Amino acid sequence: KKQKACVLWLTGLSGSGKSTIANLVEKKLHALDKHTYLLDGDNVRHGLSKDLGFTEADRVENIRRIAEVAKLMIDAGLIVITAFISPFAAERRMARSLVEAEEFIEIHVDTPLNVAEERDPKGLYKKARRGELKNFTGIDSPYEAPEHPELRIDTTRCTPDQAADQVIRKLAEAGII
Ligand code: GGZ
Repeated sequence: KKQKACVLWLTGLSGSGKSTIANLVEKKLHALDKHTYLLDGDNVRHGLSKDLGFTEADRVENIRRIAEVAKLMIDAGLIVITAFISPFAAERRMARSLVEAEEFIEIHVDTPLNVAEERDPKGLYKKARRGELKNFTGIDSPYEAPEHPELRIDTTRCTPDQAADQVIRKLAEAGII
């Protein structure tokens, strides 16, 4: 029987842990023999969205493209995982509206700004604070936290592996796996 498809839409600040959690979730799904595709900055911002930067208009277009691709991948029967800041509630709502209600699972990787900034794995927050990087989310570009995500993960209170397990549990509850 064909597997159930959906999109796991991760949203959160730069350095919140989206990519780490997304990669672990994908591994766990593969162990369950599920077919997945992970859309993240590595494969989208260097290809599909390589003409886009980080102005509000460019982020809106980036998310629009990702949402449309996720929809196509759902049509192909995949469990799609997206890991983008996706800072605007309106674009996340648009992404949700493209698929069936039960196919959109919004996951807020809820890391406070001060914690993400402390981690700063690529030194981007430091650059943004110095004014060398404009329109940086959380510094001089807004992040609108989701009000009713299907799942909120407090990354200050769990390991990445535990966070990924929460996502897997959510998928089981939703009857996807
Ligand atoms: C936010 C930026 C910016 C600015 C470069 N603002 O932590 P990272 O490095 O690896 O992930 C961030 C990534 C954000 O791209 P997204 O496609 O997820 O953004 S959006 O959903 O808003 O379209 C960060 C890096 O790109 N980066 N400049 N100004 N993040």
